[in-house]
Amino acid sequence: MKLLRRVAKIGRAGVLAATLGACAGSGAGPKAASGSGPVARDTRILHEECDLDESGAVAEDINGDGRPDRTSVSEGGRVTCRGLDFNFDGVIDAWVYLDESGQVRRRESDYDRDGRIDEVALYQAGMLIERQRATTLSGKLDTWQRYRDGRVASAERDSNGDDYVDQWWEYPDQRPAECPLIHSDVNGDGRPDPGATVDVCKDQYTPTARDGSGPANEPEGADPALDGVPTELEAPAPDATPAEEPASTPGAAPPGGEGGQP
Ligand SMILES: [Ca+2]
Ligand SMILES: [Ca+2]
Ligand SMILES: [Ca+2]
Ligand SMILES: [Ca+2]
Repeated sequence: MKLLRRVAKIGRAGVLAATLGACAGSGAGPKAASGSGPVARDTRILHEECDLDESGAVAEDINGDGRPDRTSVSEGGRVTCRGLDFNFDGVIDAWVYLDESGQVRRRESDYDRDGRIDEVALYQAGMLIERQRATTLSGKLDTWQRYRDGRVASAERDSNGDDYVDQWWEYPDQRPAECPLIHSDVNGDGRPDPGATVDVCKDQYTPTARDGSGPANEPEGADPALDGVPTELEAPAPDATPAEEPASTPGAAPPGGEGGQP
């Protein structure tokens, strides 16, 4: 009975431990039946309403081809959201949402131009705080990155598409962003497992106490060459602050074009 209680307690604390990137050294049991086990993520990519066809919407044709490339929707005299077409094909590639003070609070991006949103970025007072990303073509979120002071601070990842987070990317303060520690859940209990930590820059750093006494076993599927960003798709650098103007967004310039400055 005592053991059961202890396991349940660890289950609840597991989320916090995982967030901190701590390796659960004990009490790692099978998926608990009492609701204290792993919780499935909401992996839906949600588009926030922004009605570009609204009568008050202002459409601008930046490249002069007769089709609007930037459409702004206002409410009570202030712009609340915009739809942007970077490559001038008539399909919106990014949705930008502004707060009361005119700063970006949300941005939805379709980086590969297939008409589906690949990333939702959230901002507070104009500062990027979270990126929710779909890095595969499965059409659902698999990576959640948190930012602090403009820098990626931690990330969680569902690497096998089962809607359960199985990787926790830790970005120690003293390291560059390309050198995270990746803690993995290999036994399916929803928590990182001892010995399943990959140090992306293990050649540059000596193992810490948390890493264990030697090189960690690399779980299958982990790719240390991922450039510090949990992604398989071409995407802007992790620290690039998405700009609101079409021309200044990384990778957004149309092929061979000048990028249409407003
Ligand atoms: Ca145009
Ligand atoms: Ca487009
Ligand atoms: Ca897309
Ligand atoms: Ca998973």
